[in-house]
Amino acid sequence: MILTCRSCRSHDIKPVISLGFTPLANALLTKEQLDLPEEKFPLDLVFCQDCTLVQIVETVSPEKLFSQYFYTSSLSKTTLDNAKDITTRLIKRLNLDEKSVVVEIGSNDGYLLQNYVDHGIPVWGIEPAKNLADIANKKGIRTTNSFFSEAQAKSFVGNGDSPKGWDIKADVVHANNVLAHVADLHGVVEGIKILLKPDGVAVIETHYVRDLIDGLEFDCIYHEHLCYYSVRALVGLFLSHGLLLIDAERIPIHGGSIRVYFQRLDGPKSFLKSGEKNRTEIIDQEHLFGLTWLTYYESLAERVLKLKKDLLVKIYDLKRKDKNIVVYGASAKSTTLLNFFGIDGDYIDYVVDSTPGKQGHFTPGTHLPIYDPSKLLENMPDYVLLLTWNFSDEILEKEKEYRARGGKFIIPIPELRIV
Ligand code: JHZ
Ligand code: ZN
Repeated sequence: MILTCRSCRSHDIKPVISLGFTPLANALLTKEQLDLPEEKFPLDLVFCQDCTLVQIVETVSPEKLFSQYFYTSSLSKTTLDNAKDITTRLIKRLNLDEKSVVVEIGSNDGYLLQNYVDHGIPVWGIEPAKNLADIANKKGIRTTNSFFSEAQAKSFVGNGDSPKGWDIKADVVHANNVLAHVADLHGVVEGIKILLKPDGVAVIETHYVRDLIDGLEFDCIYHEHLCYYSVRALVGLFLSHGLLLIDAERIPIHGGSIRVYFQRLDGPKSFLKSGEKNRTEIIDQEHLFGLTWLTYYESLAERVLKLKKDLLVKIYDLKRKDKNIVVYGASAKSTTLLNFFGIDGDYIDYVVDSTPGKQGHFTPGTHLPIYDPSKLLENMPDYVLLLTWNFSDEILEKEKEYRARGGKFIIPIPELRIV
């Protein structure tokens, strides 16, 4: 549990919303584990009045969260397309070739680095989940199975205690959906700097706190996500390690993210000019809409409670009419929403999810069985509560047959609707 801000160490942190005690969002259970006591942790969101970083108070050990991980990025076309788009753009913008080096922190199953490998560009992935690092290595994407740290970065560039004498300085360091997850925030940002060539670029993607608040995406709050970033908060954090924001853009993935580009303050900063318009615009907007003030965040709790009431009224109404409801997506978000709203086996028959490793398991806290999405067409439940609303377009397209036969989707976020 933290008493001071993870970024600037200020004591001036103020509560935003409390989601009670919830189980770990990806701690899916086997049948045998259903009768055992389940660990739950407090889920409280706070705002730092000094550096504006939004964060949760509890820090669950990274080993507990990430050493074995079911989430594979390759399963979503949206994620693959997003990776292809940015890698193609960077190869062009930075003239990357076989003499370049690209490092990715939290490289999952290699879904992003694959694009560089296809162009003959050397890559190095760093991934804490052994099962995912193994998948990547099998595909020929060189991946080290470990947590990323400052010490590890030093050993990569050859001035640490690595016996192998590695000498890797990167033209690009990617970190997608990593910064939200790291407890050793300063170690990771310093490590990124150490890895960069003087004119190298760090390209960071993370869920955008403005989309979280405006889009009522409260279910993205769970123990894996320690921090929820604005560009303003990132600028302060990175500057404290000698890294300067050079470009920034909003991208639609995961319900709304930011992609920010940093270069070393002591380097040539080749993109400073071309990124000026983008970064000024996004930071000006944050000031205009009040992201630097507690009041901007304070309405969240009330709006979440209203959504809870509206969704429960809808579900009670459907159950009174004897309708079957199932959930789509054994996502981390679904754990937050189902547990905080108290939606369990009394209302929901089962969950479907396309991740093979999740099927056959049960959802944390609510103990719903997880099946392959093909079960929808077999059973034709009346309603599907879509808790991976961030992939609505992709999933509605995949399940058009179910809808054509009369099946309906309940999409709760950003606002409750039935399609
Ligand atoms: P999805 C994860 O959150 C975890 P989650 C993590 N902490 C993070 O930061 C974010 O991602 C970015 C399934 N699915 O992506 C697959 C289908 O069944 O919203 C996944 O289990 N059919 C790293 O877990 C889930 O939905 C499909 O067609 O909340 C999606 O989970 C598609 C597209 C997905 O993230
Ligand atoms: Zn702070």
